[in-house]
This record gives sequence, structure tokens and C-alpha cells, in this order.
Amino acid sequence: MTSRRDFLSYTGAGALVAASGTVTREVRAKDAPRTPQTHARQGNYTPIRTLNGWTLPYTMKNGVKEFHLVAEEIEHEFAPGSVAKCWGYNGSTPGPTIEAVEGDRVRFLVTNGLKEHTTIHWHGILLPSGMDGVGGLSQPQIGPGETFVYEFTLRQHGTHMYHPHADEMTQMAVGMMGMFIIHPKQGEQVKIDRDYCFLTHNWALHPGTYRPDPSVMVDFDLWTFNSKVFPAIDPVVARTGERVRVRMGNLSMWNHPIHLHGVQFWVTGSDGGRWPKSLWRPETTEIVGVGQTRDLEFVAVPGDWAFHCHMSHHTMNAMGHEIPNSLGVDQSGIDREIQELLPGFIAMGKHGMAEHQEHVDMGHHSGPANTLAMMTGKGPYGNIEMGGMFTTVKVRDDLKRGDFSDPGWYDAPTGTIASRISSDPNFGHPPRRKM
Ligand SMILES: [Cu+2]
Repeated sequence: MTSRRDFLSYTGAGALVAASGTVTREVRAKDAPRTPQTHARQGNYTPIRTLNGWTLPYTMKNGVKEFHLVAEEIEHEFAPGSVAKCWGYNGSTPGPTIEAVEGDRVRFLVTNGLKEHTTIHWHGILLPSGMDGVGGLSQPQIGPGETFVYEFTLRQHGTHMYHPHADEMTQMAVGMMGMFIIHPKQGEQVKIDRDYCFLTHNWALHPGTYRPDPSVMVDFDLWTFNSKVFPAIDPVVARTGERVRVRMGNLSMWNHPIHLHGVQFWVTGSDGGRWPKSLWRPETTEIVGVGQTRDLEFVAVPGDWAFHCHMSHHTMNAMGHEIPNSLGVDQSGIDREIQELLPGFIAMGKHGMAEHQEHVDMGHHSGPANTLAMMTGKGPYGNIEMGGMFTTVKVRDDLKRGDFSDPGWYDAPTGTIASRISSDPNFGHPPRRKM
């Protein structure tokens, strides 16, 4: 899917570049943003793909790559049915991905469109102390309406992040963050065919509300990859046999054990760069701790594969965390009593929670306004019953190189799908342990 932002990030010389959702300014041809294709020639790398996001264009000024970030309030959709007032950069949360090459001299103009001061900290980047972006410690705060300039030379490569270091608890809780990818100057010995990045986050967007609550420490409502929840997170797509890297960053308040089905991936890097090969290790789940980044690489195997955080509540949307446990409880009496007040009420959770999605689909549960169902998503074989930090890796033999469009559902070869062989609950004689 090509979004408006993809179009902008790939726009060539002399084009109109939207600096934010509402502001459009003309860029002179000599200062025109460089395209990822130009990056490829200069730096010998595969451009980053930020799913549901975009890459920030830059202008070349006397050998310096100049980027312009604008901190501002935005309207953000987590998935259809849930929109909130968030804060981000240049019209989005996460802010656009910054992409550069080791050795580059970079300049960041940072305009503060908020009503309180801010700064940007370049998380994990080696730079002079005064460029580190800690308000009050390394620089004065950037006041509302002001523009500050940061400038430094990139002396490393790897998967990095950026975020405010001013009223940090609030500004990060409402979405101010982004990825900062630096490619090695000499290219990479083991070449990458598709290079994706995800920034993980958590949001206290309480049911029925429209602004994330910055005061929450543990009990979050939404868990996101690039500020989206399943099923609004674009799939990671690849052609069979391609080498895929997924760079994961974590600026949330929880650690996320990121799990991929179908392959063993190699953990190959972090904000310490691409590690020496002797440090690569095969895993199927990797904890991406708070404030950390991890690079996961694998060779694509055909199929539709789940890719998600393994904290099971992180693959759900908002739920009532403080309700009593209804598992195994006969609620038929409660049903009748509540139905007198609320016709159509159906108690849930006696046999498990999967029925939640069916009830939502039947229209029996319409939760508070602006609130997503706890679990959702349709697959070719029924409800997927997920939310939050869940998406798919879709690998196909016939996908064209450079094609990122969703190929639809996998057509599994005959005889390779689990199937029913009995509907008799007493079928067979499974061994059971005697108590
Ligand atoms: Cu998680």
C-alpha cells in the first residue's frame, strides 16, 4: 500500500514537500530531498521500510544532510474506531524515521509546535554533550514556537531512536518518538533484501476517552507497533529466500518478548551496531527491553506467520482489568437479572474469552465510544482473536523484489493444514495422568 507519506518520501527533485499535515512549502531543486534510491548508491544499503510510517526527507546543504522535525499535536488513528489527540513529529506518531549513513554530517532543525517546551534526545548516538538534548542539563529548553538546531557527525551505525528529554513522562506517553537508523559506511557483508523497523509503545487511552493518560505506570489499554494495533498494522512481506531484517525499538514502559513463527531468526544487532558474527544467536523470541533496540534477521520461508509480543495481554486491546474472574462461573442467573434492565445482555467469560469477538461481531457488545474491541481480526479460517502488538509475516514464492503490497492470505499446499478428524468428545484414548 502506498500512502501519501510514502509518496512524499520518494518524491524527487523540485517537488512539493509537506512539512506537516497542513503546511506545504516549495523546495528549490538544488535543495530537493534526496530519495532512498540516492541513498542506495551512496551508502550501499537497502532503504528502511517503516510500516504504517514514513522516512523523513532531507536536503543537502554544503555537504550536510539537513532534516527538519516539527513537534506538534496530531490526530492519530490506532485502528479504525479509535482516534486520539496525540503528540508527534511532522504529522505522525511515531515521528518519521531518520535514515543516514555512518560518517554523515547531519543537521536537525527542531521546531516546537507544542504549547510547552521540548527537546530531542538522540538515543544511543555518540555526539558532543551539548547536542545530547537533555533539557536543562545539556541545553536550554526549546520554547513554544522556537526552532533549535542540532548538528553532529555520525560516528557509528545501528538501530537508534529519538525522543524528547523534556517533560519526558508526558511527551513520550502521548506519542513523541521515532527511529533513527544509521547504515554502515562500507555496506554489509551479509546483505539485507528487506529492512523493516518497528517502534513499540503502550498507551493509556482509557475506554471512552480521546487523550492518552500520561500518569499510568502499568495498566495500559493499547500496545502498539509504530503506534498501530492489530489488525491495522501492515504485514511484513517478503519473497521466499530473501534475507529480512526487522529492527525493533522499545520506548514503552514494559519489556516485549518479540516472537516470530516459522523460522529461527538471528539476533544480529542493536544500538551497538550490527554485532560481530560470533555474537549472533538463533532465537524464536527476543526480549526487547525498555530503552533497547534489537535487530532480528531471518531467511523468508513461505506462509503466513504470526509476529507478535509474547506478553499475551500485549496482544489485546482495552479490557476491564479490575473485573472479577468469571472463568468457570455459571452466570445464567445474572444474565436473567441484568436482562430485565438491559435487554440483550449476555454475560461472558464462563468458558473462556474467545466468545468476546463473536459477541462483538453480532453487535451484542458495543463498548464505550472510541474504544476498540479487546480482540479482533479475521483470517481465512475465522476469527484471529488478537489485538495490540500482533501482525503477520507474509512470504510468497512469486512476490516481486521491492513489492511491499499485501499479497492476501496464504494458499497452503494440500495436506499441510491441520484439519478435523472427529467431532466425538470421547474420541480415542489419550493418556491421562492419574491424580
Ligand atoms: Cu509486549
